[in-house]
Parts: sequence; structure tokens; C-alpha cells
Amino acid sequence: MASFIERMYLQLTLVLSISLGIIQAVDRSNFKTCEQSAFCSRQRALRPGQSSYRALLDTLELSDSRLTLQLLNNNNKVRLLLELYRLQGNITRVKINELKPIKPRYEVPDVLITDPPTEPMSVVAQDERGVVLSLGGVDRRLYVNAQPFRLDIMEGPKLVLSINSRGLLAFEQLRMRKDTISHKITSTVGSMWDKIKNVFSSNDQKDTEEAGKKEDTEKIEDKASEGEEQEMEVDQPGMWEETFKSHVDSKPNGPSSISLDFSLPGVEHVYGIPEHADSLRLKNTDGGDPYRLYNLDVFQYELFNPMALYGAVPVLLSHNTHRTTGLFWLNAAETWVDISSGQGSGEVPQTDVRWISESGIIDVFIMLGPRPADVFSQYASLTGTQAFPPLSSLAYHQSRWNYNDQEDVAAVDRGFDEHDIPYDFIWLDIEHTDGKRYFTWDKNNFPQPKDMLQGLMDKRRKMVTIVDPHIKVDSSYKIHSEIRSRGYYVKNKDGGDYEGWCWPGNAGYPDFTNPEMRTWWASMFAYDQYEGSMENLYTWNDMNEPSVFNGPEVTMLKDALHGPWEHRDVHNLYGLYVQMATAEGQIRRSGGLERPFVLSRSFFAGSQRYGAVWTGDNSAEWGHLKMSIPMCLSLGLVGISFCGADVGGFFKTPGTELLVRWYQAGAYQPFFRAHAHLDTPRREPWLFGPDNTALIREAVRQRYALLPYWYLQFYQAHRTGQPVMRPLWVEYPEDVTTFTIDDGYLIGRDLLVHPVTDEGSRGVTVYLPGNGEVWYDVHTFQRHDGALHLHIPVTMSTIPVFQRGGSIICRKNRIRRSSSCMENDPFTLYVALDPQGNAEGELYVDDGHTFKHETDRQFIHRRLRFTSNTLSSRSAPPPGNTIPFPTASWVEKVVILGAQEPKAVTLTSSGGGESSVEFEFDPVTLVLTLRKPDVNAGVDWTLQLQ
Ligand code: MIG
Repeated sequence: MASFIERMYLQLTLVLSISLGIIQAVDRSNFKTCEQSAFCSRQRALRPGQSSYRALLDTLELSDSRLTLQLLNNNNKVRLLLELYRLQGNITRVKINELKPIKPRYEVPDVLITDPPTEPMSVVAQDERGVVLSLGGVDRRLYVNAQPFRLDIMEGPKLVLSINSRGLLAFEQLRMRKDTISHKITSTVGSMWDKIKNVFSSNDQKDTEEAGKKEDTEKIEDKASEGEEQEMEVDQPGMWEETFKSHVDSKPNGPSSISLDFSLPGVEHVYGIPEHADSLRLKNTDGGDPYRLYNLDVFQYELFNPMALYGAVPVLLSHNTHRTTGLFWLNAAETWVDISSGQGSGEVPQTDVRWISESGIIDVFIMLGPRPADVFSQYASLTGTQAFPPLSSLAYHQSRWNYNDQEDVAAVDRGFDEHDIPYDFIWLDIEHTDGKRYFTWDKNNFPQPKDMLQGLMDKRRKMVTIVDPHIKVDSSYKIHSEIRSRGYYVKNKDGGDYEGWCWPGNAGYPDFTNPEMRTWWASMFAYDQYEGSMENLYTWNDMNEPSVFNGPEVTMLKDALHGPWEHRDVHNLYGLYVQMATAEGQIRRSGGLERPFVLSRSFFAGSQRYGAVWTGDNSAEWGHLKMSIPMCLSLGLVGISFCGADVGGFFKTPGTELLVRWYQAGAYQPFFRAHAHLDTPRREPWLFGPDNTALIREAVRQRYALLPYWYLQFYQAHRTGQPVMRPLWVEYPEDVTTFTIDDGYLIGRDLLVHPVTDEGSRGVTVYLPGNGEVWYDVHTFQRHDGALHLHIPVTMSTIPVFQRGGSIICRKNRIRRSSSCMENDPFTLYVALDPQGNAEGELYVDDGHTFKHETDRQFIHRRLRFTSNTLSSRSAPPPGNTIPFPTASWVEKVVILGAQEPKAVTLTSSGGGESSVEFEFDPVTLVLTLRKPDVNAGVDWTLQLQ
């Protein structure tokens, strides 16, 4: 027992001393380089050249929606099966697997929202050199070149993308281990096989059609293998075992990595594949490491490098002035992405992208755009859209590691009221639990959680508690003993429960890939299971990479087992499943009525469906403040809109200027939460003198005023898959100046933000895009032309934000202590006229927290339009079949920017008749203010300027 406590103490002091700043930056030796990762270095040793694969055209089979074709590896005679699909909405899917693997290879489940609907393909031409298929559209074709194997997607005469044009298709076939000496290992592998086979055969029985198909393939294979003998290959280091530091990966299945290259002619800009602390535009990786996708808890991460971080979304976007495309590499194993810029034929610039994964199959979706918005909807059609969050979760969150006890929570809560700063959520980190046992409360510090939650509820505020996926091994802890007795833990390679070292000491890791386990986990959020919880308690999933203090690269052993699959196969999915099960739990506890709010540190493609993410343990440095912009922009590009960074920086202590600037920037990022490390001094907004309190108050108030606009953006993201926070090039795809901008961005289409992120800044240079566009400074109402760099002087109170001419934005200007308190408050409409005197916008209102907007269509969605001196509000299409949501909110003011002076203003409203409206015009700023139109926000109305 003593030794256990000693070990725990040692571990803790180690973690604490590191976090106290003894080590300043990431310890790179904890994490693998490509060279230290056996499969990555094997794959990277393969140089571009002729592909060793040839397409066997006589094996081609075309059904309506699927083409299959065998590929033969000329060197070892192993055959692969290529499947091509044309999917609805201008997407092509390319799947490559072994024709007859000696056991099944992992195919990622639960990420695609449906079996993607296909469209018919037809053969346009075929000869001994290859096949040409029609992909529909404007003369869109797919060329299959037989020898060497290559796929080209053409649009008319234009080559859009080539696959395997550099010949880097490499597929390590599963094989038997050669050394018969290690009998023991072979026999465990053997029994594993039997298990897997059983799983698969039962699946097959469920789906007789699939079974039929399989048999057919087997027949083909039998015939095929008659002629050619498969050659034995020489083993290379790291194929059957790999050691990193003191950790041994036993690799019972041997090598299984895959790789494929893509060439993008005419492309010089590629984006995406988060999560990395790097520029928005991805860099060339020649001569350095590839971008790595392997979910890891990286302590004190460094900026501007391709190292892996907490989450992974294997989606890359390419963009030039006439086309945007996307590549979605659906693989959850450790993955590396190489990017090189070269030259295509005819001196055209070209970007080459190569993906390398440790296991699984090649399954890639080519999203052909052509506009950025098309790629977003194509990707959304595959993986779903952003969950529509509760309105309150878009407001301000106050967190630190840790708020110590109930009195502390109450004092912080009072502090916000005393200093007149709104907030919606207060957060409790790991110390609130009884000995890091999640779903419990520390008995001394949080003896009456319900009283505390009720106190918050009385003020219409909410709380989040942390629930991590490492479960303390302690037989008297209900969560642990249930998981253990139900067999829900991840297993180690020998079949016992896998255990790792984490906050609680020895911990088990529930197998979240198991749907039964997830259902059970979800049931733990029921009010009678999670004691002390109430409706206003939400959840934070941290450490779900998963983080294992004593594991290789601070994560789980790759040979740990999730049912029949190795951790290696599912690693990048673990975090998604944790958040999925947690969100499900919140939905269930409300009987399916309430929208969940769950924050997750780890994520994968599709995580957008389950809540919010943040950029993990950043530092209180100006560079980290700047980096929060490209990091969240990159996530938005791949579907995850609800992103934020710890305001103030997690490690270290921000100077006051940095803290204020971070609040100002964070107020204009999707997820707005201040958070700080356990050892940092307190930094509640009022601790830095009245001037700084005022500056922070103002930033937070600006966020609250703009909540109707944020909510509308999330509604749209949920409906359409368009990102909330957008790089400028998304809206100005032909303006090359926008392609490398990291310090300015758009919220939706209409607000441009360029936060001040430099110490001692006296001015910023903002790029306002759009030839013929005008932009209005939202604070001064000054008007500026688009397509130019604007230098604006800044003081400590300046947050540079501009509204696009041609837009209408709704705000609520009466700020109260929480967003819920502002529910019935009136709107002010900001009508920013374009040079033609027109503007358009939308207003979306619902109850803010239930699914009734979906199930009962209970909402208000208005289209606002200003044209010919008339401002009108009409139901947004599609009209009808919505149940009007009753709102008490009314329009209290309309501010028209870039206006002319009217003689009179009349209001007509449905049911309200005609009345004249008071107004005020400022001839210098050209601002026309209409006062108290006094009309309900949910009805049709018209304001006529004479
Ligand atoms: O190993 O729960 O990123 O936000 O405060 C550190 C304690 C564990 C890491 C999270 C951070 C959180 C902290 N957690």
C-alpha cells in the first residue's frame, strides 16, 4: 500500500514540477518522429517512380453504382481489390483493400452518417490501356490507367486530380509470421483469428447478400492465384515488433500499413488535416516530418510544427481561384501526411499529397466542389453537421483548474454580479471529484452539489463538471466495478483488463468502441445515477485521446484490444466515441428533449455531431493567442465549428495586456471559455484593477449582444454544414490575397474580425476583401472600401470588427447576468447598406435549448430585406409547416448604416396597421436610427422610408 502511495506521489510531483515551468516546452523525445515510427519510415523510404501496381482490366466489373477491378503488385504478385463509387453530390469514393486478406482489415464504422447514396456510372471507352468512366456533371470523367496503375479525374479537358500518379500506392498485405520458433505468439494470433472470423461470419449471416458477394470474390481469387505464385518478402525492422523508449509494441499481426498519393495540378494552397499548431495554409513537408495525425496528450505543445495533437480529422482541402476540392481519408489508425509542391505538366504548379496509415484499408472520398460551399456540403453529406448547441453554451464560460469548493463557486458567481460581467457557465475540473472518481463529488468541498446547482439555476446559470474516460481501479467505486463485471474495459493483448496510470492512479479505460458500453455509459448520466446532478449540469470530456501517463507517447499500447480489433486500428476514434456516449447520456436523461452540451479535447471526423472542442493546453503567450485563429479555422474547414482556445492561456501567467487582448479575441471565437492551470494565480476578470475589469467587461458584453447572430450562424452550420468561423478565402475564393491570411477571419459571411494579437500594438492592418464591397466598422460606423489593406490605430479598448455592406445583423443590446436572462429582450437591427443601397439578413429564434425546433418545427426564422428604401421582415423559406414560436422579443431599434435622410418613416405590421416611426439622421456618419418601431420579432412587418 505504501509503495502505491509513494508511486502516486512521485507521479504527481513529476507532473506538477513539470507544469510549474521547469521544462519550458514540449519534450520532443516523448513523441515519435516519422523515422522513429517503423511503418512511417518504411513507407517514406519508398520514392516516387513507376507504380508497382497494374490494373487487371479483365477483372473489371461494373454494376450500376460500383466498379471493381483487381490491382496486381508486379513485385510480390499480391492482388488488391479496387472499388470505385460515384456518390451523390459530386463525390467519388475510392476503396482499396487486399483482394483476399488472411483476416479482415479494419473499416471505420460510425463516422459516415449513412451508407452514402450512389449514382450510376457508365463506361465511356475501354481498350487495353485503360477504361474511361463517366461521372456525370459537365463532362466529368474518371480515367483508369492500367499500367502503371493510375486514376485521373478530368473535367472536360482539365485534369482535376490524379491518384497514384507518383506511384506511391503501397499496401502491406497481412501475412503469416515466418519464424515458427515463436510458437506461443503464433498460437495467440491463431486464436485471435478465430475470434475475428466468428465475429465476421455472424455479421455475414445477418447480411446474406454480402455473404454472396464474398463468395464470388473468393471464386475470382481462386482462379487468379492459380497462375501466379506469391513471392516471399524479406522482413524489415519493426515489422513484427517495435520498441519506443521502454515500450514494446508486440505487433501480433505484423506489418499492415497503407499509402497512396494524390496530385493536384494548378494547386498551391492546401488546408485542413487538424489538429496541428501551425499556419492555416499547410506547409511543404519535404525535408521535415510529415503532418502527423495521432491523437496525443502533448504536454506544452510548440507552435509551428507538424506534430500530432489531441484530435485528428483526416480531411484536406485544396483551393485555387477556380476550384476547391476535398480529400477525406477515412482511416482511424496513426496517419502521416506529406505535402510537397512541385510542377505538373506544362510548368503548372502542383501540390502532391501523400497519406500513410498504419493499418486498415484505403477508403478515400474525393469531394469535387467546385466552390468552397460545395465541399462543405459534400463533407456534411458524409459525416453530418455541427450539433446545434444550446444558446447558453455560445455565451461566456468561466473555468479554472480548479474552483475549490462550493463557497469558492458562490464567491466567483457573486464576483460576476458585483462587477456587472455576464457569464453562463462555471466549470469544475478534476479536483471536484472524490479522488478522481468521475460522477462523484468530493465530500468535504462539495457536500451539497444540488444546493450549489440550484443556486446557479436561480440566477439562470449553469455548470460543467469534468468526466474523464480513465476509471479508477477501486472495487468500491461503482463505475469501475460495473465496467469490470460487464467486461467493458479495453483489454491488453493477453486478454486481461488493460490498466494504465492516470490521475486516479491505476485506471481502466472503458471500451467506447463497444455500442453496449456506450449505452451503459450514457445511462450513468441519468439524474438518479449521477448523484448530485441536475438539468443545469453539463459535461467536459478531457484526456480522451486517450491519455495514459505511463503509456507509449502518453497513450494506450497499440496492441491493446477492443473486442477483435487492436487499439492500433481504432486509436483516433476513441475520443469521438467518448463524446458521443456522453452527449447521448445528456439527451437520455432529459427523455430526448434537451440538446446536450459536451466539450471534448480529442476528436475525429464526425465529432462535430456531438458538441464542442477546444485546443487543449496552450500557454499564456502572444504566439498562442495568435495560433488560436488558424487552429479554429482549420477545424471549421473540416466540419467542426464549435471550437475555442483557453482564454488567457492554460500554462503560465498572462500579463494583463495579454489577458485583455485574449478576452477581446475569444469573445469573437465560437467557444468562449477562460481556463487556467492549477498552479497559476487566480485570474477572474476583476482581479486586475478597474480599468482592465472594464475592458474585459466590454469584450464579454459585446459577445452577449451578438448572441442572436452567433446562434443564427450555428443554426445554419447545423442545417448546411457551412463553417461558422471562416477563412476569408471561403467567401472570396478568387482573391489570392486572402489565401494565406491567418490573422483575420469571418464569422458567417457578414462579420470580419481582426483581433489585436501583438503586445504594445498601436495599430493593425486589416485586409478588407471584395472588389466593390464596403465594410462598416461596427464601433464607429465608419465605412471602408473592400479589396484593400486598411490600417487602423488601436487603443486597449479596440476590437477591430467590420460588418459587410449588404448585410443585416440582429443584436440584443441590453446585457444581463446570463444569456437566459436576455431571452425576451428586444432586438436592435443593424442594416449595413451596400453601394446600391440594399441589404439582407436573417433572424432565428427558438426556445434555445430543446429539440423542438426539429421535432415540432417550433422556431422563428425571418428573412430581413432592405431594398428600395423599404426594410421588411418575412418568414424565411420554406414558409408554412412551422409552428410559430411565441416570442416576447420585439424590435426596439433599427440602425441603418450608409443611409440617406428620409422625410418620414412608416411602419406597417400584420395585425398592427400603420404608424409613423421616430428617427434621427447623422449627416456626417450617414447613420439613420429608427426608434421604437415596437413590433414583435415574429410577425411580418415593413418599414417604409420616404
Ligand atoms: O493532465 O483536468 O487540457 O484543461 O484543466 C492535465 C486537468 C489534465 C488537461 C486539460 C486541462 C485540464 C487538466 N487536464
